[in-house]
Amino acid sequence: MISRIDLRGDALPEGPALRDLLPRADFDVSAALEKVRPICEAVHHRGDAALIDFAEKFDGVRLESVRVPAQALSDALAALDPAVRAALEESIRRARLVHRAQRRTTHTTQVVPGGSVTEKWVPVERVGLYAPGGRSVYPSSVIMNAVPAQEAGVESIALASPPQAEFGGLPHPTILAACALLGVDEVYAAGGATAVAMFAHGTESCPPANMVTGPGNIWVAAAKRYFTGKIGIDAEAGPTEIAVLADSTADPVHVASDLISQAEHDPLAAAVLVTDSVELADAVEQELQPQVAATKHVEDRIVPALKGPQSAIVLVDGIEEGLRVVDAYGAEHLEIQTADAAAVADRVKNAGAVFIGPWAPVSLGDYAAGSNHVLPTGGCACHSSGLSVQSFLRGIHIVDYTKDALAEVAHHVVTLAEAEDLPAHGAAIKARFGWKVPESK
Ligand code: HSO
Ligand code: ZN
Repeated sequence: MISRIDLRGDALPEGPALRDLLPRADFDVSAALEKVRPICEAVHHRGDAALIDFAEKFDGVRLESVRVPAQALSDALAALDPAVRAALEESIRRARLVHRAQRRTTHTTQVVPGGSVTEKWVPVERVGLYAPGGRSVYPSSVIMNAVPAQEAGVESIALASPPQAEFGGLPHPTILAACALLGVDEVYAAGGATAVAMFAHGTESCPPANMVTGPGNIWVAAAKRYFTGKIGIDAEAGPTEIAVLADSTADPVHVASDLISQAEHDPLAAAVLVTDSVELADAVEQELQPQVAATKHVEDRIVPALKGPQSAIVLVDGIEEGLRVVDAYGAEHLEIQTADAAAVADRVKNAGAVFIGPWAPVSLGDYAAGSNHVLPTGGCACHSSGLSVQSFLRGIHIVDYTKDALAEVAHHVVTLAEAEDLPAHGAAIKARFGWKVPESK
């Protein structure tokens, strides 16, 4: 069901070489770029008409309008199962607590008397959120995108999700209900690359956005790459990943269920167990069989995900080596199931989110820990963070110097300008002091 990679005995190689030994899904966004280009161009040139044609082609439904009427949002909320509503509300409440604490405050540094730099945090003005349809209808992802944007103070938030033929061309009702709960009332029925293009260029019914965030398949990732530079993006989300660093104290039932929980997302999802205990590895492998047999998305997602080259049990000599392996891997989600798990977790350098001990499974983080579940995949955790309030803010430096403060540093500016062969830069200083460099004090 899952392959083994034995890294015991020999000394582990350093950084990139170690990374090459570890499993990873093949998710080639550049190959998809050429395919999304005509879609993006059509939406650019034909606006809503192109969105309507693509909805017919890809989603099998002819839309009357791309914008979802307000009534559809309130109807979806009214029809929502009360238990699902209560769970979504609690998820929103916890996410707000955590994300509100991420707000940045304006800070002024007095560099010299009379010279200061203030860093002011300004929210992105308009953001387009994307919520997938089809296999992954996740109202939880609407929460994870909308809450940080709202807590950052983004004024204009719109959401797009694919039209569903069975719901008369509206996005899935639980997506609409989640929007209603969050107060996101500008919603569009547009899917995949067409939705990203709609936000990037704007159409007759949808004003352009400054930024697009949200999960999606390879077409969404390719469209985000296509528009990078024109608009801001969060990340090109790849298939989900879980790594578990565990020793002999871990419960194989928990470890197996957590590996399966993320394999459930996608046949390309990755489940990686790193352990120094052969007994645990054997027990987890044994435990996978009955647990997989007892669940739902077995043949289409879980079995291919666990059997795929992106998943493995990695054997190491000890937890020290295990830490090096999980750092080289840089998992989207990393569980630490060892003795003294908090201390081990404290030493992790690369992970999207870390889950400590037996009572903090990834599923908790997916829905209701308060943490964000939009996290870096594909090893991007070594340079990027998950979605947060910070993702929707820009820090603007405000420079304020008096004449005396400028005079004090003028000679350094002129020297550097000359060293870079940019005399007009120096002249912009001298012009303020009778075309002379003020004497340095
Ligand atoms: N584990 C996914 C998010 C998700 N799980 C949505 C359930 N619903 C990526 O972090
Ligand atoms: Zn999940």
